[in-house]
This record gives sequence, C-alpha cells and structure tokens, in this order.
Amino acid sequence: MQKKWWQEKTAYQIYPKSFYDSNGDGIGDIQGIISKLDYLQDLGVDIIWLSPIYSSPLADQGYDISDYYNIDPRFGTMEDMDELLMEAKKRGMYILMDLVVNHCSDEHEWFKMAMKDPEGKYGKYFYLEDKKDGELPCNWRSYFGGSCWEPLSDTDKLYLHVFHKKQPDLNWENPEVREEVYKNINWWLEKGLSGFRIDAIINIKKALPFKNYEPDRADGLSNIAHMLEEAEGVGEFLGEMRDRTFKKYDAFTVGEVFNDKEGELPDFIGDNGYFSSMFDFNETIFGQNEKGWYAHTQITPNDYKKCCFDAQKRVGDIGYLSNIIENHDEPRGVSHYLPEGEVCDASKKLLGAVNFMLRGLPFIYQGQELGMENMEFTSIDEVDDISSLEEYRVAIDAGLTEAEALKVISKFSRDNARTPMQWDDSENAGFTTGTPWLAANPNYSRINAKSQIENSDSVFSFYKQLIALRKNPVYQEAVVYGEFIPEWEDQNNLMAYYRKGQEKTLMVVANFQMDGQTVTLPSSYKKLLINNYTDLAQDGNDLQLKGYQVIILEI
Ligand code: TEU
Ligand code: CA
Repeated sequence: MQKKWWQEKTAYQIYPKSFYDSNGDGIGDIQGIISKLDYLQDLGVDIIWLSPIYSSPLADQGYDISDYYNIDPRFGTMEDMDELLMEAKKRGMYILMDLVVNHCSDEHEWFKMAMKDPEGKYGKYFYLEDKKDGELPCNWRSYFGGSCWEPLSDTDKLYLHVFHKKQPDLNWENPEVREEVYKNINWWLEKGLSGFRIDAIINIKKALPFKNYEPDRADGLSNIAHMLEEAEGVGEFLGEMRDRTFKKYDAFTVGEVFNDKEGELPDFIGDNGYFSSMFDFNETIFGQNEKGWYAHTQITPNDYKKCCFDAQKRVGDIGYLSNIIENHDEPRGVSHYLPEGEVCDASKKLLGAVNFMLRGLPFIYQGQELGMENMEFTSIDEVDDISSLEEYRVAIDAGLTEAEALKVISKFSRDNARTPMQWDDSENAGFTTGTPWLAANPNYSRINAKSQIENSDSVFSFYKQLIALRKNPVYQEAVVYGEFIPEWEDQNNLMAYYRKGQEKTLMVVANFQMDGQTVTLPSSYKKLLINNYTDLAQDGNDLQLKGYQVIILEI
C-alpha cells in the first residue's frame, strides 16, 4: 500500500450547528469554530470534517443544499469560511467539507426550474415519472419513511427522493448533472479545501427501470437496500468523479459507504480507489432490524470486538479504513456500546482506546473526547430530528406505548449526538448566550471541556494521550501502518490485539467488563505506554486487569 499524506493524521468531526455559537442566536457558526481551533490543536487534531454549512433550508440540518457555492447565513459568510481555511492552515490543520450530491434541496434553483418546466433541461436533472394507472413507479420506502415518490407541485409528475421529500435525488445518469458536481468539487478544492466526506454516496446509482421489491413492512413498501443490491455500475460514476476532481488535487476523501458489495473493497479504497478511505460501519449497523429502531438488538462487548476485528481482517492491507465510535447520525458511542449501568470514565477511556488504536484513520466526533452521553428525552417534543420523529411513529404503529417509544428514541436518536457541545458548566453548557436550537444535555455540569482540560485524569486528557502516541515518532510507524493481529479472540469480554510495525510492536489489552480479569502475556513487555488506571497489578507475565482497565504496551 502506498503511503499518503493524511494517513498519520487524526481527524475530528464538527457538527457546526451544535459546536459553538459566536453571536448568541442559538446556532453554532463558523466564527465559533474559528474561536475553538486552539482547543482542537491542543487536543492534537489535524483534519477537521465539517458537516454541511452550505445554503440550506435545514430540513435535514444542511444535508439538503440549496446552493453549493454559498454558506448559509446562519453559519456565517464566505469570508468567514475563507478565514477558517486560513486559520486552519496557520495551525497545520486541514479542512474537509461534506459532499452531499445524491440529492439537493427542493429549494435549489435546479429543482425550482424542473418544477416550472418538467420537460426542459432541469427536468432531466432529477428522476421525474408519470403516475401510470394511478400507480407509483415503484414501492421503495424512503430512508426517512413513506414512499420515495412525491408529486411535483401542481404537475401530474412525481419525483424521486430516497431521503426526505425536501431532498430530491439528482439524476447521475445525466452527464450534465455530473459535470455540475465536478465543477463544484473543483471550485472548493481550488479554494484550499483538503477534501471531502462523501455523503450517502452508494445511493447515486439506481437499479433501473424502476420496479417493485418484496414489501418488508405492512406499508407495502420495500427498504432501499433491496434496490441497492441490484444496482450495478456505481463504480463508473465514482471513478469518473475521482479522475475529474480529487485525484488532481491529491485530496483526501472518505466515503459514507453502506451496502458495498462483496469483493468491491479494492476498487473503493485500494491504491487507486474511488476514495482515500471509507468509514467502518460494521459496529454501527450491528443489531439493526428492518422493522425499525424499536426492533434493534443491543450489542455486547463480544459483538463489538467481533465487528471491529472482522472489519480489520476484511480490509487487511487493501486500504485504510476510517474508524469511528459515533457521528451525527448515531447515538453517543459510550451510551451505545457500553452496557447499561457501566458507563464511567474508565469504560469511556477503554472504548476510546480500543477504537482509536485500530488500523486506520481515527475520527473523533465532537464531544466524544469528553465522554458526552446520550440525552434522556422526557417528551417527543424535545426531539427535532426528522429520522427520530419517523421512528417514533413506527414504534407507536408497532404497538409500543408512548413511554416505550420514547425510550427507543432516547436510545437511538440522532439528536443524542446533536445536543450542544459541552464547553463549561455555565448555562447551556457555554455553547450559546442565547437559546440553543436544541437543548443541552443537563449533565453538562458534570461533563464539560473546561473541567476536563484542567484534569490530567479526565477522558479528554486520555484522548490527548492517545493522539500524542499516534504522533510520537518512536511509535508512529506501528500505530499508523502496523499490521493488525488479534489475540485471545475467544476470551469473554476481552479485546486484545497487536499492532506490528517494522520495528516496534504494540499491544492493546482491554478488560471489557466491570469484574477483574487476568491475562497471561506470551512474554514480558518492554514498556507500559498508556493505562487508564494509575497502576497495573502483575505477577510475572500475569496481568490482573481491573474493571474496564485498558493498557497499551510496547512488547
Ligand atoms: O446519512 C446516510 C444514511 O444512510 C442515513 O440514512 C442514516 O442511516 C440515518 O441517518 C440513520 O438515521 C447521510 C447523512 O450522514 C445524514 O445526516 C443525512 O440525513 C443523509 O445522508 C441524507 O443526506
Ligand atoms: Ca450563531
């Protein structure tokens, strides 16, 4: 595998709306991000991915773009963006934006023109179909619920939206659409952007002509996944996009890839892959059920280990994954992956370490470095996210009581990750002087950046140590490029692996439970590099790990 400029970095995802509000309107903004760059630099972050800040009606929080060349005034101006790029550069940091091109907003000029003249040029930018004998073109269920088809204002046509109805799908089969996308990507890269996180990208290729799939719920609709299994040829679009844009700039790209097919990995992230990297969602999707969130099963530490290890084995040295424990679409990792009642500083650090040390590019989601937890919603009115509101309805329809449905939402809601970043213990977690667009998690008095920065024993300080280890020239080669080799795979509630570099070999050993656990090392170790406890009990090569103790050894 060729080495790339971004491989040894550490990445951080900012959800701008909830990061830091500089002007008291309750919405995080670009100036807010600029004022926190020093915080991120102190943590050790190199690459920053910004969730969308383009002009948008914010029906799906910016993942519905109405102008790809402008910044939404709620987030700031293009001057602010230029300033951010400059301030990042000064600090040796790289900025990625979100590339959302499976769909645009129904308020985008293209869609407005398509509505005016469905038979004209812009009608061909979308998937417009006629209702035949009163029937929809097909029975696909949108990711956010209901049919994928929506009437095109007062025409007798319908348009396709695999996400929300305010997110009409762009027709990638039309070369003019692809040209528009490439033009936009190059425009941003010219500006000094270092790359993109690429949203929902597998969906750009539809299995055509439209047809019905086996219904999987009482609504008679079928999950998009069934269509995606049949869709062939997404690679032609992706290869063209790479060659026309990213490649010329040596840009970093990370694909949000669900539903890739067996054997496709080398094409996606191999040496000349469509993307530099793609997220490992193996843990994320564990336990998901087609019926909806209410039917998901809880992941155990053993499942978590298996998901991570399977992903690592699958990728081998084909390419470089991007590892996460959470993002803006997921509940908080510590609340999701740690067993209920066992969420504490030690277990949070353990989860951070076992994920961060996997081979690949680590992405930290804002607040993860503080151990931010899920919100306990007390009423569905506190929830803003369209996906959560739909899943609430699905749960109620399935017969759950309101209280039970709310519990499901509290567990899985995307809003868990979208509550304001917890900066300090002042009102609204120090996120805004105004009224936050989404209420802060009341636990901010206990969990906040200010107190953790000052405390060398905090989750924040632990993440700082992990990043410092990744940057340490003595160990970097092993941490970044070292081979992943699992150890004691069948041992219950234990997650252990080696990272074998050219010269150094590291070992991560994590006791994934409240009870103590003893492991016997094959030989003595050279150095204890990281430990989430102040001591390590040992007897020769026997290590007596305490509850949720994690250590990183040089062996
Ligand atoms: O998510 C794509 C995706 O597959 C989602 O359906 C995801 O499974 C869902 O959010 C879980 O509730 C991307 C973005 O990350 C997400 O925020 C957007 O809403 C979506 O695309 C549409 O742009
Ligand atoms: Ca603001």
